Amino acid sequence: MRHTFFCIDGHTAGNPVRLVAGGAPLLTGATMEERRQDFLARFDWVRTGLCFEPRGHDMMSGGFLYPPTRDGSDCGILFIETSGCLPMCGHGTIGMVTFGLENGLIQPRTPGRLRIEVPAGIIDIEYRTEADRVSSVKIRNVPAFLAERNIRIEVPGFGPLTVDVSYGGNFYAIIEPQGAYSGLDDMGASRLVELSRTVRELVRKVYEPVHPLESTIRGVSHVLWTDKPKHDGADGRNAVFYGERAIDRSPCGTGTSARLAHLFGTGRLDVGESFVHESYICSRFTGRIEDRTNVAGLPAIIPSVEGSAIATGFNTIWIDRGDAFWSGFTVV
Ligand code: PYC
Repeated sequence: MRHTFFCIDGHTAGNPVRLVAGGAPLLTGATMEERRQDFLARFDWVRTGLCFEPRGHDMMSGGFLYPPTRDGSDCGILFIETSGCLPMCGHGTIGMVTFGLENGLIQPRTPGRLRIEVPAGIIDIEYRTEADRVSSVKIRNVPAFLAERNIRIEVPGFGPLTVDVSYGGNFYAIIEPQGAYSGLDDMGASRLVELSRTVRELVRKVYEPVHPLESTIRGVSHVLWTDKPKHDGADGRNAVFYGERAIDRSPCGTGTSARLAHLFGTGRLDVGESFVHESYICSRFTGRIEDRTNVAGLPAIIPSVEGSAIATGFNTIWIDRGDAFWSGFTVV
C-alpha cells in the first residue's frame, strides 16, 4: 500500500524540478508520446501524488528517465507537473539532465552530448561540466512555429487583448504590452495568475491549435506575457502561466522557444540570432534561432535554449494509500 519514490529535487533558474530516480511505473508504448498516453491512462495518481499538495505545490514539476525506444538515443523523458504530462518541458529537461548526469543516472555515449526522446519528439543536448558539476545545458528543441495571429478577446474587468499563439513544445497564448497591459511589474504575480486563467479560457473558446504531425498535442496550455528586459544584457522578460496557479520562476524553455518562433514569424528575429530571456524573477535562459525548417509545410524554426540547474537534495517520498490525501489535492 505504500509506494516509494526516490527523488532528486532541485531547480532550474528558480523553478522546481523533481527528478524521480526510483519508482517509475513500467509503461507500454513504442514512442515517448505513446508512453505518455499510457501513463495518463493508468498512473496519473503518481503525478498528482508527487506534484500536488501535500507532497508538492502549484509550481511543482519534474519527470522520469526511461530507456530510449530507438537506437541512437541516450534516454527518454516523461514530464510530470501540476497541469499534466507536458509534451516537452525546457526547464525540466535542463534540471533532469543536470541531476541525471551528476548522479550517474544518464551515461552519455558521447561526452558533452545527448540525444533524448520526449513526447514532443527528439531533442539534442550539449552540456558543459566544471569539476563534478554540470554547469550548463543547451537544448536543441523540437521545431517551433507561429500557429495563429491576432486572436481578439474581451477580458471582463480588464479590456480587449490581441493574442498570438505559438508552439515551442507546448502551445502558448502570447500577449505583448497593449491597452490595459502595460508591463509585468504594473500587474504583479497574483493579478497575472488571475487574468491568465481567464485569457486561456477565452482563447480556448475560439481557437484550438493542433500539432500538424501529432494530433494528441493540442490546445493552448500556457499563457506568456512579454515585457522589455529589466537588466543589461537581456533582450526581453516574460511571465509564463501554467497549471491553475503557477507563474514559471524560470524563463520557461518551451515558452522561450515559442517566443523565438513568434519573433521569427513576425519578422523581428532571424536565423543565427540570440535572445536572452529574463523570467519573472529575472533569472535567465539564452535562446537562439538555430535554423529554419517547416512542420507539415508551415514555416518553423529550430530553437535552442541554454540554462543551468542546481540540485537541492535527495527526497524519498511515500504515497501511502492509507493517507486520505494519497493522490494529492489542489486548492484553486
Ligand atoms: O520550461 O518549458 C518549460 C516549462 C513549461 C512549464 C513550466 N516550464
